[in-house]
Amino acid sequence: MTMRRTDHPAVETLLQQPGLDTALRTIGEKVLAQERLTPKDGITLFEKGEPGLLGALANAVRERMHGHKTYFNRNFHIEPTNVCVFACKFCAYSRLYKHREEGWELSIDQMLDIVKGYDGQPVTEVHIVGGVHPKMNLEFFCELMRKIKAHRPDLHIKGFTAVELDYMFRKAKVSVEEGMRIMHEAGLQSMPGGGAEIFDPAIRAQICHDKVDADGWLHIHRTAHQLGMVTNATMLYGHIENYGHRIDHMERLRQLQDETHGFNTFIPLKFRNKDNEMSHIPESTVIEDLRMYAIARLYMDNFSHLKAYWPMLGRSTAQLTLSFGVNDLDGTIDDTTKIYSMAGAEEQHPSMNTAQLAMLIKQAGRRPVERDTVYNEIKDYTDEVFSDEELLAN
Ligand code: V47
Ligand code: SF4
Repeated sequence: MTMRRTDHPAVETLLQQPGLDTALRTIGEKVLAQERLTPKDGITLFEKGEPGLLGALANAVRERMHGHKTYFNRNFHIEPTNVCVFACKFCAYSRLYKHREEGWELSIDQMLDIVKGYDGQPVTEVHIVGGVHPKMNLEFFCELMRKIKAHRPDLHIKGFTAVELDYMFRKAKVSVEEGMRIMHEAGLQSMPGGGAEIFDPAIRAQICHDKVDADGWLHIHRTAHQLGMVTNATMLYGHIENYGHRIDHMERLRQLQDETHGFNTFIPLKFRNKDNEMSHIPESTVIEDLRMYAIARLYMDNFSHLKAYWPMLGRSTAQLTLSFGVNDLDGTIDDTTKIYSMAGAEEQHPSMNTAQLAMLIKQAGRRPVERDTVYNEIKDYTDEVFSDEELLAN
């Protein structure tokens, strides 16, 4: 469906402002005409785009694609370990193998117990992600997934970043193609988007020098897509990268998406600076976060969904992103992830029940819609009436 100029009179008015930079006006016209933005356009948006204009444009795109619908899913996380062989400087969560007594390592039975704890509850997805432990190998995770599937076949298994998979496959001496096939057959249905950080090699060398590089990350996702799996993509922004690096990162993802159409969602991740080796770097402002989301919506024209991860952003900023292009909020209904609370996010116990999440979306003037991992709609909560007990529960 093409956007007619009159579909968005507010954007029209903004674009007609006499003082508006001509390059921005041209880009705005391109967005309304649904033309693809170039890398140069992307840089111009970062350098010159005011939040008002960016938000209006991103919102027009978001409403064209999804109307007021804002998706969430009911999932829980399993973090098998925070012991990690890698040494990413931004990571507050991991403990090196030599200090593994400070971290945690869950057995298969302990992880199955977590799954069993959700018996009878309407969760649709388990998200498995953690550090890269040298002893938790391909066979270990295949056994875990087979047991999860035997216990609860309908639970969708989303798991393992390309970083974890790359290490597992190298250790098992299998090719990426072979390794992905083995994981898929054992029960892996989709992959989260972590480990992408910033693809530029000079930035990677400074913040995460020893883990899989951009080509390796993209190869694993391409292979997953070829097997019919969907995956997500992330970008860690707001540290030492510049706008050019952000555009280069998004451009590489956009190109792979043109090739495979296997990405579901793009998730910009705001760098948090507590308790890591990059604590001297100030965090981005909320305005910069909102600009980032809006530009992501405008640039990533072949990604259907743009997701905000509320446990990291905090609830109020996450709510604001819904006016800056975001149409999906993640979603852990329980306090089951530590990755952001350990890096200084406002949400030390990221837990919201369905009523609270739906209300947060409604208060932003949007329609809360529960989805499964592949965006089949499960329930529209727009007209649902919630009790005070549900809304005030901890
Ligand atoms: O790759 C680590 C990031 C990612 C910090 O696909 C940090 O649905 C900010 O990718 N500040 C892992 N970010 C988490 C992730 C994710 C989360 C939720 C949903 C999905 C999905 C994916 O967390 C890492 C890294 O980029 N991260 N430390 C930090 N200090
Ligand atoms: Fe390990 Fe992931 Fe932390 Fe890097 S971000 S140190 S790969 S847990």
